[in-house]
Amino acid sequence: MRQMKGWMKMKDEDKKISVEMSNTDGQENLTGHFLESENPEKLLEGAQPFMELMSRYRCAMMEVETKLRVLDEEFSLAYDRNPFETIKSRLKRPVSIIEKMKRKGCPLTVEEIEKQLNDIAGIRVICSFLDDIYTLADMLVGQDDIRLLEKKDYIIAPKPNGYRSLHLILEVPIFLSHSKQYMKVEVQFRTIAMDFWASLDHKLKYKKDVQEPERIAEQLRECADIISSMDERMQQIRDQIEKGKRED
Ligand code: 0O2
Repeated sequence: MRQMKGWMKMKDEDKKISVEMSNTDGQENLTGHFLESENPEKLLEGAQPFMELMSRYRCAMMEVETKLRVLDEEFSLAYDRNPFETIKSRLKRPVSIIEKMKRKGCPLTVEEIEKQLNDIAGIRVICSFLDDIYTLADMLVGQDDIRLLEKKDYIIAPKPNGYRSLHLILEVPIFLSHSKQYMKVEVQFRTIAMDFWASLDHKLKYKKDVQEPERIAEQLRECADIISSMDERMQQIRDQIEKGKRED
């Protein structure tokens, strides 16, 4: 199974493995610090609440993913097509959590991490068509146990560099042995074309010593525009086909 910068395609058969890998991810980092520590017992004690927090985020991620798969199942029966192509999920790595908390100038406690960060559990839904993004997002947000905390529509208002996607910050309840708890999950909806652009943009960001960075940025913006009009064309073609079917 291929892992893309922490974001993983979640086919049914992959789910168990990916959850195990997420666990291992957290533990690897923990083990690194553990070996260096002069007081490993104290460190382990401190790590336990963090591991529990990550476990709750993992559960929330699974909840939202299941909801999306249920919608996909129903959609494919009712309309004979799938509203999304793939789902990728990832838990933010401990090292990225620490970096982000430091950037925000926040103390590194489990309470603050939970309060400050919205994207520890992340789900990326890749759709074929623009319409499907909004249909799926509305269906998900319309479920009565889901709370919508924030919506950033970078499709209607792309970022200056050309980045496009629909981002939702949701809260979903997870049912534990003795309690129910709402956890935050970030869901990013994109078309295949938007995802293609964002993946390459992400790769290029890591290239060091790029010559003429402004020129590169300009070219990336141009590509984003091409991709945007391509998405619109593909949507129009689908609309024509659907209209033709209805008229038959
Ligand atoms: P990863 O591993 O992909 O998740 P916030 O998270 O709200 O505090 P911000 O910057 O307001 O911070 O969030 P934003 O911009 O709504 O969403 C951040 C995430 O969107 C990023 O997560 C990326 O996944 C994606 N994203 C946003 N802008 C770009 C972009 O210009 N190019 C690409 N390729 N992706 C983008 P992370 O944390 O960077 O990493």
